[in-house]
Amino acid sequence: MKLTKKQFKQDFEKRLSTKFAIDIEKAGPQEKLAALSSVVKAYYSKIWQEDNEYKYESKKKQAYYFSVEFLPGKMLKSNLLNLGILDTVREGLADLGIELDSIARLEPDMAIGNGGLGRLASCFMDSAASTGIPLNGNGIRYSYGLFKQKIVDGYQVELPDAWLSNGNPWEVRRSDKAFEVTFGGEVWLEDDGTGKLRPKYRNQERVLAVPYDTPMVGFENTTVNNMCLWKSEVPKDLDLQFQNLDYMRQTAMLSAELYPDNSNYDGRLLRLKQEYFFVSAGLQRLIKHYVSTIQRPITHLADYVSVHINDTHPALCVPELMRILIDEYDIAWERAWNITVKVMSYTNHTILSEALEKWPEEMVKSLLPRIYQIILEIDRRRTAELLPKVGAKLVHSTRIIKDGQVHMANLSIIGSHSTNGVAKLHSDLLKDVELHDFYLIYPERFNNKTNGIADRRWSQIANERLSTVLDETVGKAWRHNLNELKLLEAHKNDTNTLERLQAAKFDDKLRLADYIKENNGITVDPNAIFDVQVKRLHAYKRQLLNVLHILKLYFDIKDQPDIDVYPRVFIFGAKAAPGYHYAKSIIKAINEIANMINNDPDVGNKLKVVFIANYNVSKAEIIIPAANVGEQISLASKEASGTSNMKFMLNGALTIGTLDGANIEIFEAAGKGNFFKFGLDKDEVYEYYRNGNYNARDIYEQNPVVHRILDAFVDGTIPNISAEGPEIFESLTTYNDEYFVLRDFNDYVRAQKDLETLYKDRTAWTKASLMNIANVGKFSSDRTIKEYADAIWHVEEKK
Ligand code: F55
Repeated sequence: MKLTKKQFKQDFEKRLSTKFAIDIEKAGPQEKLAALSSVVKAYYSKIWQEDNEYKYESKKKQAYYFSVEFLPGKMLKSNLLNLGILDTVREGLADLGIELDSIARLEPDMAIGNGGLGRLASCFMDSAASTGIPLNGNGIRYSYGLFKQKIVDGYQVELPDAWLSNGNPWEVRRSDKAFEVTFGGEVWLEDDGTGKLRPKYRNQERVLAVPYDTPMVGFENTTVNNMCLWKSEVPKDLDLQFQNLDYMRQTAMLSAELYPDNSNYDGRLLRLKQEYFFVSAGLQRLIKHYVSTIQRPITHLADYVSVHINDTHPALCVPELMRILIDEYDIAWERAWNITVKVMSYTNHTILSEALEKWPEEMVKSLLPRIYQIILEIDRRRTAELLPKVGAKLVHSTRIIKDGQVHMANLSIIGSHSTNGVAKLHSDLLKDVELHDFYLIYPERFNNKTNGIADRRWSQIANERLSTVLDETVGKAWRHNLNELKLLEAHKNDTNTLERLQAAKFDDKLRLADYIKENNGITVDPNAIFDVQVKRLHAYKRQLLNVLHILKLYFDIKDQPDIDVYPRVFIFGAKAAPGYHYAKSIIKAINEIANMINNDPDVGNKLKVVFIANYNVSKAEIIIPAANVGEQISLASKEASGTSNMKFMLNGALTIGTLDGANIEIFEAAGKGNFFKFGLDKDEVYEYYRNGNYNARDIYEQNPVVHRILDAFVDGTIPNISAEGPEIFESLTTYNDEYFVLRDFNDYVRAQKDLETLYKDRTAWTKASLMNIANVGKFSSDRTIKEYADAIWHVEEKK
């Protein structure tokens, strides 16, 4: 949009006065933030309205992204950037004596997601708007987002995240578009007099779902999409006396809290309730919209609407759409089923079996009696149809209802026309191993969509210094099309470019060093290698492998005080699920090891370890630009894709990583020599599984370095871990090291040495860093979302 500095200043001052009856001199920071956000909202509202009108009139097909999590982070700068007014506003504010960043910092992170899956959903929302793809988000407006993490005595402590306490300037509550969602009670089928069976209900619990729309502003275009988040309320007509307080409380609880979990399924009733809540509300809204504005017969739904099931959490989309078509629109089963399968598509985000969602049949039956009937019928018909075609074995292994449980992945695959993994390796494993039986039955449904990142946030917003260097080197086209960074390759021998890349990195490291000084009280040398591992804490991600290597370096320094090691700062950020005991023990161990090393005078600046508390999107925006090295060290086959790996690459960090998830594609893109690869590959891992011949204790006993490091966990070397040390020690020795940490240790150490050697040659390192940036184009989520739009949803970009 067009905006002059003068106009902006007028708008801003006026808004302060109309909103708060105050002038700039007297306004506090929160008032400035609120006024600024409100001005920005006014700027995009017109575009939003016009785009809505365009969508109504053109009647083009739209996609709906159903996700129980979104993780947008802060919105202010992203909205300013996308509106094309970031610089104007920054300068205007500066004229008024206000620093934009000091205000922007105050916005709470919108953290209604756990990790990669939620963040991916938000990258997709950003990229869809920016590429003109009509994509509507659909989720839950949790009053409390993911817990805030504090570190007390080295332990993780969880605090509530009341992100809405100062209001949310971006959302629009649409009470007129509320829908009811019902739970429990009894359902039976009755002849309606025409021979047709209709469901009758008794004693149902009713909940009102109220939508809050949050605009997703496209980058310098005319698209503004919508992310609809549902809040649960008590229906207005309910006569609520004090006896019903409990009911009120329960209703409010529905959208109160995000379940803090990652890669671990946790079968709590309230969670199943949440899943049905936003699925039912979202589908009701889209059907109503379809009927009233598209005004085509319901049987043509699949020509106008595509619904995406992001992981299995929204899998109830399948039976709920069936319910609406059959019970509310009188469509015959077969026809309803064909429509449903055409409309639905599904993404799988994990192969970890403990993460696969299954619900006890009894739970589904009592909470969602009609949905349960429909699932039973889907399962019954499919079984009858396929038995003669594929045989009992395949039918059984792929059944939705098995062993008294409803298998949500099975429901999602069977009820949709597309199942995709999130990186090549992951999609291959789904086809060849984890979902092989489904692949045999429905080969045409399987496909890959390698993840991507909303590159503008991770460069233009998070790393302005690097962005300026890139502009000056290859022009500005990369800001619209990340593939343009390929032009950088022509500059890889250009000393001036390399020096400017180094200078930008140094500035970003200074910024992080300041943050660390202020928040951790640790002084770190910005000339040291900044080696970063930031992601949720999980055994399969192997933060522990990183820790063992740190201990190796520590003992090397202790043994040989004059040893020539390049100074390193190891930086961690990780939340553990509150109930994941082992992960919390690792956090404690990292913090105690950090204390031990950082305060050891023998170590000095050679080695520092920093645990940054409360890792979230806005922390990532400070940490990742400052990284020299990104740690992507999961056991091969376990990390479906990873997305921080792409953010590091974009910011010129080199990856040390296994051949897992999207690392493989990053390695191919960056080129040999620009990526430190180590460890078992997926075939070797599977070979161990087949033979059952992995023996971690042998490694402990035969490798003196490993032996000494592991002993440090139990012999008092590392202080204050008398409970956690033995637990970790035993997980590796007695319990045979589930994720092959010890098996990959030596090769990891070797790769770390290679990395250090390259870093000592500053020119060679910076060249490798440049090669990473130059080849990151593929990992823009603009590319990913276009692939979804073309190949799965069949929706067109706005021209
Ligand atoms: C959240 C809740 C439950 Cl119950 C289960 C899983 C999660 C979750 O957050 N999963 C998650 O983040 N998965 C990650 O998805 C990313 C995006 O596709 C992948 O890059 C990453 O490999 C995968 O672990």
